[in-house]
Amino acid sequence: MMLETSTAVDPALMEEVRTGLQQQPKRLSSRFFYDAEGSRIFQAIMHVPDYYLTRSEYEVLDTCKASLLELFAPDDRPFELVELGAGDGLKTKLLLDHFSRERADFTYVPVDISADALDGLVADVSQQWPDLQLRPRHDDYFNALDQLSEESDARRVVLFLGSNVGNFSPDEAVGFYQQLHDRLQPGDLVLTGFDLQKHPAIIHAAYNDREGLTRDFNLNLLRRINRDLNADFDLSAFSHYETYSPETGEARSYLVSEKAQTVQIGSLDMTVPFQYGEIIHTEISRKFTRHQIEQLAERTGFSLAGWFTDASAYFADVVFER
Ligand code: AVJ
Repeated sequence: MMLETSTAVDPALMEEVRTGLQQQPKRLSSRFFYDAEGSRIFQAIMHVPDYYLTRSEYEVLDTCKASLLELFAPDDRPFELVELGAGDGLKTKLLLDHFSRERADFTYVPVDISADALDGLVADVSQQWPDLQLRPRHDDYFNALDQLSEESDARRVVLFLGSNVGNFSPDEAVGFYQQLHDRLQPGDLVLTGFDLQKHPAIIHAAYNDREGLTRDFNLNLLRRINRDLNADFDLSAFSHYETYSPETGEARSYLVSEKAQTVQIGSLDMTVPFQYGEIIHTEISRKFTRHQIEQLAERTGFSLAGWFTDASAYFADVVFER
């Protein structure tokens, strides 16, 4: 399958930089972290010892894969496994492997807005499981879901793994699950990976790792803006700063200007002044309590059909039923 890889500048990035760097405090959304280099750095973060999330979720899925299959296909009915933001599918492959061995009747539908990510995954999966039914979607989440309902009447099982839900504000999360609810049929399922609240030092370290990969990941946003928008951010004059508030459950990432400086954004004809110590807010990674997750289900019309955690209860993979 051929998907175009565009080199054109994302108009949403232009708009984000124009408005975000004029706000007080300055902000840029983490959704722009994932250019080719940012995706590569994130892959590396997933293997860093301080970043426990991926390991914990892997443990959950590995120990609970049989129960998950029972929930997904109680009487061996066919289902569509729709993965939102498929990435490299490290954890999904564990499920694909188990489901294939058990001869489950399912189609894997990875959905991603990154053509690069999707191409790599499709090549990989079709090589490892040549008999697997595979229907990739290069699209945004909701377009992809809209089309699904027209295509088949198999039960839909939506995967939203990796604590991507943590990047939403509480209101955005409610909006997201409401939209999912609108697009699904009664009996369809959503499996979400939630990072749970725990000792604050453990969470803080995950976003402030000793290898400095989170720092590179955060700073790469400036590198991307330099390249895509012809800007002149001096990466050595900005540093990574992380906070975690155990009261709100929010890990927040910032870039801090290490001196008074001005930055030119060539493509936007814009000059941006920074004071010494001034910040750009770049990411929120929210951590949840079980109560908050139950409330989220309740407010958006889902019932809780399954709750799976690792041995240390760091991470939960939770099944909502429409
Ligand atoms: C991919 C959004 C789940 O918030 O933990 C990793 C991204 N940011 N290190 C997260 C991220 C800094 C990650 N998510």
